[in-house]
Amino acid sequence: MDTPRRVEHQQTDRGYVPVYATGTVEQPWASYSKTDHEVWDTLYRRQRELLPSYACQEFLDGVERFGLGDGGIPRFDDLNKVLGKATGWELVAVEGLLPDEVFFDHLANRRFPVSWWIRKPDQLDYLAEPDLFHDLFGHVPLLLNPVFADYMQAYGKGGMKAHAIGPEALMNLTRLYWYTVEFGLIRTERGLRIYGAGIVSSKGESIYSIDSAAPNRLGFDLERVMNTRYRIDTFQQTYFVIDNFEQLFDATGPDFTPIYAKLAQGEAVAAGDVLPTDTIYQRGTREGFVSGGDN
Ligand code: HBI
Ligand code: FE
Repeated sequence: MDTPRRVEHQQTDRGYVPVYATGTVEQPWASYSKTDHEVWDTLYRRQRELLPSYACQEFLDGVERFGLGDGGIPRFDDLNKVLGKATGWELVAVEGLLPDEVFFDHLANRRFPVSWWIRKPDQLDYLAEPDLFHDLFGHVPLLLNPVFADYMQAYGKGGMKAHAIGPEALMNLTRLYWYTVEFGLIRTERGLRIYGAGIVSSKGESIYSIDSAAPNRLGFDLERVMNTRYRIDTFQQTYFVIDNFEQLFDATGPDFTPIYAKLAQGEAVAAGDVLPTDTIYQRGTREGFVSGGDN
């Protein structure tokens, strides 16, 4: 990216940090405490032990190539040397969630925003906002995969367009991100595996998404996904399964404008529903499902 212009220092919840015009900061690596590094090591070890039989090989390969388990919180500068050479992506440090259009602009320019701060030891299993472990361990390994890396950029470009069209189009596109980048499953020779960042960064949902009989596991279909509400407060009721990353990238080739117009005419599908037109890998037992409150 262009050298960011440092606009000012700002007092934030997490201390005094330089803020750039792009909403990015410098990763304040020296300010991480011993506890912060221990939280990273604990979460890393837990997922690294679990994921060989749950995550897709592309994800596992990425974790190894970055050396995410070398001990302590990684330095973004080190990761960027590997990432830049591999796919031309760059990690930028941020305080947290960015306005949609700022987030999309980063992705469209192959910059991935990563929250620089890490959760506290009493939040290992759940926290409401994305932290360093979710953003870095969850999202970044697959940015080494050229096809997935291109999909993320295409999503960013699509986001800028959807933002200009209006809130309903943006909701349709956000559901695509949710059911792929965050909670996607992929078919492999070893059975269904995880590629979604929201799953691989969570021990509980890693196990649930693959082993539980409760949720539906349905074949990926672009329009179906864009029309399906999702839950932010529980494990997902439905996971969508892709055949490969090419399928994902190819789906984002056509202009979404006619799809947005069509979906605006009808009703969205509830998070846990199965339709007659679905490709069903597993029809969930719905055990433990709560109804209502999905987006
Ligand atoms: N900002 N830093 C950050 N990370 C995200 O994942 C993110 C965001 N802003 C908006 C957003 N995600 C989503 O709501 C978009 O996919 C629409
Ligand atoms: Fe995420």
